[in-house]
Amino acid sequence: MSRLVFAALILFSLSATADDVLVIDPWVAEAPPGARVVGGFMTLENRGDGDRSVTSVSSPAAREMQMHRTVFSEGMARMVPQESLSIPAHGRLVLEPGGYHLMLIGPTKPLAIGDQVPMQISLDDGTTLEVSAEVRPRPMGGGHEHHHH
Ligand SMILES: [Cu+2]
Repeated sequence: MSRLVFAALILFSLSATADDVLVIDPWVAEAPPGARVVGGFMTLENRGDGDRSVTSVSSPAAREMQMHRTVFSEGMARMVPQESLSIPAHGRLVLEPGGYHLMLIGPTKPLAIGDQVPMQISLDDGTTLEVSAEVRPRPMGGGHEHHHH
């Protein structure tokens, strides 16, 4: 069974009310011991007629989770915290390295490739999506350089 199908099945089985928004292919970058932040990525598909937004995210695998957007200016990548993330009606929000993404701050333990990371994604309609994200190798570049002072 593909990861995509598996993620979709989890959603269908858990949520009768949040059926308008699907989480596709969620993953988290590996966190070696001592890592302070790691990125979380996925595609959110809104099959409903109303615009939705992500209002908060959390995970037991991190002290805190934030929503970020990586912005490039003057050759530098910079991450800007976002209050919410929009998922337009009949549209998609792609969370990917170098763009919008989730940030796990202060991993509570190292995350090895292949581990599963549970996370909760809350939407503005009051529903919460339960997601299990697979740990994969860190993306090239990463876009998180500014955290290393
Ligand atoms: Cu970030």
